Order: sequence, then structure tokens, then C-alpha cells
Amino acid sequence: MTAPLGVGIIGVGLMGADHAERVAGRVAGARLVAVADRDTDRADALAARFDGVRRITDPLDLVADDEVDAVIIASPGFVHEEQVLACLEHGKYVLCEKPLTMDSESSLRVVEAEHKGARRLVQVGFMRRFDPEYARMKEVLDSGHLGRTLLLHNIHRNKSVPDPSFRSEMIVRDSLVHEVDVARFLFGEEVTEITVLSPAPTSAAQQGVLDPQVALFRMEGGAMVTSEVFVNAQVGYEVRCEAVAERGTVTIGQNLAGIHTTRVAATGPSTGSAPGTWGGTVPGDYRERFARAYDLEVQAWVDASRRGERVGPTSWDGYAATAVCTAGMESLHTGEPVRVDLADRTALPG
Ligand code: ISE
Repeated sequence: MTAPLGVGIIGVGLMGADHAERVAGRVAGARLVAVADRDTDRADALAARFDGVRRITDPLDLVADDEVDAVIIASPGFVHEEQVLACLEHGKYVLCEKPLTMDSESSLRVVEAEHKGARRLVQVGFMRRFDPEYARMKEVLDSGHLGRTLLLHNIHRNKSVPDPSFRSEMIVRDSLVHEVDVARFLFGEEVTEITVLSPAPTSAAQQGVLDPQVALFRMEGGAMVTSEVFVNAQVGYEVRCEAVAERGTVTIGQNLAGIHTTRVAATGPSTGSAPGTWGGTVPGDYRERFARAYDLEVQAWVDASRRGERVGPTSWDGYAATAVCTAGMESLHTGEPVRVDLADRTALPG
């Protein structure tokens, strides 16, 4: 393809609007042609900010639109299955934000539908794989210089989650899903078992929401992964990861030397994405912390789509992560370890 890739975006909340800016202004070889959102006023307001961008009311019409060559899905997870399947039906490349779908059965349906077609079209929005620090960490671990990786420790903190529908299960399905993908990416193997535990919740969480949570994964090769996810941590967006290998460790996301403490800004806990402090600043949210990763992710998707290829996390990666989270949501209720039930990859069609 020599012409720029015509991109349509479904869902223009925080992430979709951020991608719209990216496609319209920072990514080469693409042009934003249409947006859809169930909040039509929001879609109209966004479309009006860019020349020649149309608001299409029905997301499935956006997928079918002749000017749309490829689609970014940034709508809520419960509509992803229908929208990704529509992209497959119309033969359009799709970058679908995580989670791929709401549970492992529906994610597997997407994998199977894609595998029945002639071309692989789905990239899942696990942007951390494109973050230069995570990518470097993988290179160091894969080099073998540190020996076998034994443990991985993740920390994932959001400042706050204003959405009242963000219940305990969503901390697993929408937030911890990133650590699941990071573990699969860094180890290059599947998660076989998950346990999710929670201490007495923070007073900043909504009534009944188990926040923070601590998850333990067992990997296929015998390694273990711990992940703290705390979505009302008040300070800012902190994502750190430390790998412990036989002859050394690799840590990313620190951004500083020496000991440090974090605290809410002097003005007290604030709302929105204003930064907290640690003597420097903690990013306000994921759009800031992972800005470079999102740019690299979308650029790679545009370049690959124009070449007629796909790159990055596959529908299988989306399915496998969802399957772990489905098991994790079960464990959250019982506190017991739950085995991850994965389909036989070798039996997929195509
Ligand atoms: C959000 O959907 C994301 O994907 C963010 O990266 C994560 O930090 C946040 O917890 C999720 O709600």
C-alpha cells in the first residue's frame, strides 16, 4: 500500500482519544478518517478537532466503511468480541485494546475465527511489549548472561479509578492482565496457575472493592511471578518490574537512584491524572508513562498493516491472558490457587 492507511477508531474515551491524537499527528503513514462512540456527542467533539474526520454512529458501519482500511478498538471490553469479529469478516487489520474479550470462551472464539481466515489480522494492545525498558529487559534475560530467570516481581499502581463500575474483578481483568502478558512475554511460556489474594482494602476504594490485590503466577517452566495491583494508590501511576535470575537481577520502571518515598502532592489527594511526588514526579497515568510505548505500538501496527502483515501480541496472546484472568477472578473469590485451562494451540484451524 502506498497511500496512507485509513484508520477508524471505535471508542474515544481516554485511550481512544489519545490514539486519535497519535494517528492524526504522530504516526507516519496513517490518517484518521472516522470515529465512533456510543456517546455520540463525545465522538462529534473529537471528530471536530481534526480535518476530514467523520463520526459514524454504528461501530459496525465504521468497520465496513470503504475509507477505513484498519480499525483501533478502544471501546469497553464487553463489546470487543462483536467488533473484532466484524473486522475479521471485513478483512480489516485491527488493533484491539486489552482485554481481548471478557472471558476465555469468547477470546477463544476470536482466535478460532481469525485462524479460519486466510490472513492474521489481530494485534492486541499490550503496549508494554513496545516499551523500550521492557524490551531491553527481555533482551538481557534472553541473552542468558544472568542464567535462568527464577522470579519476577511486578508493581502496578494507579492513582485512582473514578469509574464506579470498576469492581474487584476488573482489577484482575483490566489491570492485572498487563502483568499476565508481561510474564508470558518475558518468560516466553504460559502461566499454569494463579492465586489472587487481598489484604484489608484501602479506605480510598469503593465499598466492597478489594484493592490492593496480590497475585501469584506459576509459569510452565517452574518460575514464579508476584504482582501487586493497587488501583487507588493516590500518588500516581507506578509500574515497576524486577526479574531475579540465577546470576543477577534486572529492574525497570525505577527512574531514579537511591532510596525514595512517594507521597500524595502537598495539596492533598487530588483527582484526575495530576502527578503525585517523590522528590521528582510520578506520572499521572498510563498515557504519560507509556506514551513512547503507545507511539511505537501504533507505528508498528500501521507499518505492518500497510505491508499486509501483522506484528506484536496476537489473538492467542489476548486469549491466553484472558484465560489466566478468568482463573484469577475465580481465585479472587476463594483465595485458592486455580489451574489455567488453555485450549490446545496445535489443534487450531489454519
Ligand atoms: C487501564 O485500562 C489500563 O490499561 C492501564 O494500563 C492500567 O494501569 C489500568 O489499571 C487499567 O484500568
